[in-house]
Amino acid sequence: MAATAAMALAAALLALFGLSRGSPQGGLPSRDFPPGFMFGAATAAFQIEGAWNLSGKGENIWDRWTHQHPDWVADGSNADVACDSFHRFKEDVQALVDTGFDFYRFSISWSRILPRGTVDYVNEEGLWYYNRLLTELMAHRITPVVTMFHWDLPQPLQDLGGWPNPVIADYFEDYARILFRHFGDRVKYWITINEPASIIESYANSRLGAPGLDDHGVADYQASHTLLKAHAKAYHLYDKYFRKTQKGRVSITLNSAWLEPRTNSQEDRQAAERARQFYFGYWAHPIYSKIGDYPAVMKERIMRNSLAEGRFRSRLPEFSPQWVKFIRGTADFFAYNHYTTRYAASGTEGEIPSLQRDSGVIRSYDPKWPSSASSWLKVVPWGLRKMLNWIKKEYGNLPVLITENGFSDHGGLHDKDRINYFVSYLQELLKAIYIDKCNVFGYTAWSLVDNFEWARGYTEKFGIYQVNFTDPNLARIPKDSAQALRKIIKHRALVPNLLQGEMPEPRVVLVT
Ligand code: GOI
Repeated sequence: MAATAAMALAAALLALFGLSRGSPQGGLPSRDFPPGFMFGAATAAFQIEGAWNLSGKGENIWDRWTHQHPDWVADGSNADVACDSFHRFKEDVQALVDTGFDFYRFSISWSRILPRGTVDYVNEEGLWYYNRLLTELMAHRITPVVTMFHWDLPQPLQDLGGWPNPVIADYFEDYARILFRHFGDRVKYWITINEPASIIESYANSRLGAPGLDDHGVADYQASHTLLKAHAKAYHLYDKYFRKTQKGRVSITLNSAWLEPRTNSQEDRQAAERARQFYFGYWAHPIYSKIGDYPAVMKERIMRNSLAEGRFRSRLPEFSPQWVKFIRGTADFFAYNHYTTRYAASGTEGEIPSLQRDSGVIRSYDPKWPSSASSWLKVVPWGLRKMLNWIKKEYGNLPVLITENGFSDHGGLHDKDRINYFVSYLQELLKAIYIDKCNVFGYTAWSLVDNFEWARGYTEKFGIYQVNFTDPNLARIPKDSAQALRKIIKHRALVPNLLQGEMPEPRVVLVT
């Protein structure tokens, strides 16, 4: 009886989702993306703009870190010119148009708008640049999705200590006000901060990036504390002064690999869950959970370790009940970057003190997972589906925008590994949408163009458009993956033969 009802319900749902259009494809209920589903491509200011000291832009921490430590960048390069998007943004927009993207996720350089980091001096030429970019996007009906902060903190604010100093939350709120005021008439999707998890890594390990500190287990926790406050302040500012007239939506982009138990032992399953809390719940729980604040497991373990180190209080700062309340609920949708999966096993590793050590988790990869040009990026499509399900279970079914997903190689126009990556991850995304009912409304490919890949310089390419950095014209040339995405977007479906017969069979492996 119950089974019959369940089957009837399943049949009704399948009919609802358009299965009548064709037979199931490769285990997928449908190859079609849902109505209204949005496709976009992403970049970040520091990685593409160049013009690092032109038109009034101030110095930021990545300018400083790359100039002071060229030996810390894989190819000794910097982003002084990068893709020169400051002068060539129309070519970027043309690439978006040619591929058929619905939206463009780009970031604004804080130092280009506020060279000193603070609002006592607003650089008109900075405003002018982003106004022209927005005009160009609007002319082509491409929706802007704008990140306010993608890691490039103005150097004068770092000189005050950077994110570990709580005053930076106020300066971020001021910066957000300038952006809402000048661009909010046209920008309806705001991302306050990109990947706090990645930002704090560079307070823990100097070689990973700017600001380049080695204050693991202390400054990284303090930086996170201010980042969450800064995000919440910007969100409430929008609520109070801009939402009514501008009618946009505000979120923060969080990222994490899916953390899969290394073995099926109870210890490893618990370790994987702990890792999800330490590497994702750390930011998601204060914002999206019903009770707010940091995950209990973090508060407990970090307190215990801190006391054992002879400290009188936890290295993890505490939120007052007022702050817990202020931060909770400060997102209109769930913005999520996903690239890869890692195993988690119970055990202790990492420096004393450090987030890694506090977590009590040893992370690793399966040697069978296909590689990319980036040592951290393995191709594990099913991890995306598992992560989306975990987000839904943990935080409720808020609409999700995937704000980054992409693959690195060493260059070349015939990037079939990248096509395979996009197609296999999009297949898992469709399963999450149709089978698991995850509420995902958009997908963003990282990246529109090859660009400055932070500490990896120009050695790891993520673009669907090639940029030859030794060509003075820095022409944007479509790779095969751009053609594949163009077809997917045109048909709003994972149409067959996306590898264009370059391979004998489409090498798309369905992992169930
Ligand atoms: C996005 O972040 C980002 O938003 C974009 O701007 C970016 O272009 C895009 O990713 C592509 O990268 C194994 C010590 C290998 C040294 C494990 C400790 C290397 C080196 C873990 C810790 C990992 C995507 C850096 C999320 C930062 C890459 C977060 C992925 C470097 C490692 C390490 C590791 C380490 N992460 N990022 N790394």
